[in-house]
Amino acid sequence: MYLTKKLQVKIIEDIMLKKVYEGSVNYLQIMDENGLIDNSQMPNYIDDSKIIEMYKWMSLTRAADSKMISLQRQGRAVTYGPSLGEEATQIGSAMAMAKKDILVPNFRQHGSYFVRGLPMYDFMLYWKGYEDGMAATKAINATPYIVPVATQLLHAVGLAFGQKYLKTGANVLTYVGDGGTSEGNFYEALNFAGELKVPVVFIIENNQWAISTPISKQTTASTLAQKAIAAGFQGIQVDGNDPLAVFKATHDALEKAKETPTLIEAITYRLGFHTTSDDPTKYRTEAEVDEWLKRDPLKRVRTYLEKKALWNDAKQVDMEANNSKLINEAVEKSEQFKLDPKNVFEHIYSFMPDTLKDEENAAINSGFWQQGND
Ligand SMILES: Cc1ncc(C[n+]2csc(CCOP(=O)(O)OP(=O)(O)O)c2C)c(N)n1
Ligand SMILES: [Mg+2]
Repeated sequence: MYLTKKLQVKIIEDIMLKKVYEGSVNYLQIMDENGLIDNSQMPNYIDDSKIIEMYKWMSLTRAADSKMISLQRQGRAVTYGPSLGEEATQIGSAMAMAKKDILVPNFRQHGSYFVRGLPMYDFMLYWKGYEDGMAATKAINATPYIVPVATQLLHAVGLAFGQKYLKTGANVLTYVGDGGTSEGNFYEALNFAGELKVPVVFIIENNQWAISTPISKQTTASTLAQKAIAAGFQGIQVDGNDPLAVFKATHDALEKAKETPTLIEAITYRLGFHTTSDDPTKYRTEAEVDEWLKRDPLKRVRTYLEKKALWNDAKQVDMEANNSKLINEAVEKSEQFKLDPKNVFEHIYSFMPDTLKDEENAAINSGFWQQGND
């Protein structure tokens, strides 16, 4: 049978499956591991003073981390999950937030808390095991540390819905680990966020490991950022050891948060152990860690600043002394803290329900807790 060319094309079109969607994920890096800047990506809202500020926050976070590990080893602090190596992801993102925005971290974003204004004393207090340390989060528009993996994401979406409903103009920034992206809560949160169009920015702090599970066993998806596509909004992958890239991606995502959520996958690396209860030498090689040490966020920013004569050894010594002083004073003060058993019952509800009041009275009357005795 003879068919005209036109008819042939039509038949082919009809029998072929039509592509109904195609997505893509971009990758952003501004400062590479040698401290070199890609000017084509550099936004005008990042200048050298901001980069110095980033460096200082990252350094303070690393110093506090290291102190906390040593306190834990001496039995003066509880189990602690360090942020070693992940400082750029935390500092770059938190610095992009406006004061009224709300921070919803998990258990590892110590740097984000510092940028938001959590006093060092409260940080020390919390990791000594006192809930009171988290009472300060209210004043800095943050929720307390959250350990049940990925549950914070739904809290974040709920909070963002509240901001939209009450027209506060605030956005919500929340974090999850790479392991957390395998939880149902992660998908539920993304779906709600996309459907409700709430002002939330999700950051996946992809540190390559979920305790001893590597990212290669977590998913066969080639990026975690692409998981946003199914929820109807954009995902972007950034170099999570580049605070400038993280800052830019977060800044831009917050700018458009009133119209759409964004998922940012920050590629970073957990240089230390999962927590002080973990021994990573049992499941990963030293060669892998050495590879990532080359991409250390602090090292690259210091290299950049020194090349521009904006930093030197004297400034470094000065900064380290100031950090130590701040940290040591906070440790000392936190060790003077006297537990009031009543505190255990506070900070749970905005008002105290009768049932909780009864429990509080029973606990106090039982004498089980001695006032001021920790
Ligand atoms: C719901 C739940 N399951 C298991 C745990 C135990 N747990 C704590 S952290 C963690 C791994 C989290 O890995 P990831 O999300 O990558 O975050 P990272 O610790 O690497 O920052 C697990 C399984 C938990 N806290 N909550
Ligand atoms: Mg992880």
